[in-house]
Amino acid sequence: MEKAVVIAALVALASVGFSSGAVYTVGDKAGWTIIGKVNYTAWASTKNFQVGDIILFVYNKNFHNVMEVTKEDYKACSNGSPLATHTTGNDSFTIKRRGHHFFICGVPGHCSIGQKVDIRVPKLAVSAAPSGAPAGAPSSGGGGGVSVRTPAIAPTPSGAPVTAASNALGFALAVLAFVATFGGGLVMP
Ligand SMILES: [Cu+2]
Repeated sequence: MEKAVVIAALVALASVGFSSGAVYTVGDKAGWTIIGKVNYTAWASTKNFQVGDIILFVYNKNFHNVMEVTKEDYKACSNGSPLATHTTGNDSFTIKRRGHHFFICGVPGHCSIGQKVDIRVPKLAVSAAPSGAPAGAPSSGGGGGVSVRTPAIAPTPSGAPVTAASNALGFALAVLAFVATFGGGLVMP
């Protein structure tokens, strides 16, 4: 009985750990667009972005694109010297460092009417626990063929990258130790 509880806790914690690579679809259901004048600044301000999260741009590639740009080009809506350009209509960007990540649509006129977003991971983010990610990772807003890179739950036998897995496992084991130490008295009838 107690063992079952512990296993359930382990599974729950492991999944929390894995979800630390949360996937955020820019604009949520609206996607990356100029229709409806989505306020991407407001959208981003409600998110708690972390290193390792995935930012997904879903859009009609016939009308839009995604350019990662400098702060200056972000402010000026300049598409002349992007750091990177994406054009598939379903582009994901993994946050690799803290700070700002500036994106605009490079189609003339779009950025200036609001198709721009500043993805910011606070430099001094409070990360007390490895599982600092928001619990409910937003679902990618439909749009079949969305290829979200989600870490596999079961590490494959050979040479798979398991950094996230080991982090999650380490955390889960630490909590397990805690549960074993203190939880036993509570669970015991
Ligand atoms: Cu556009």
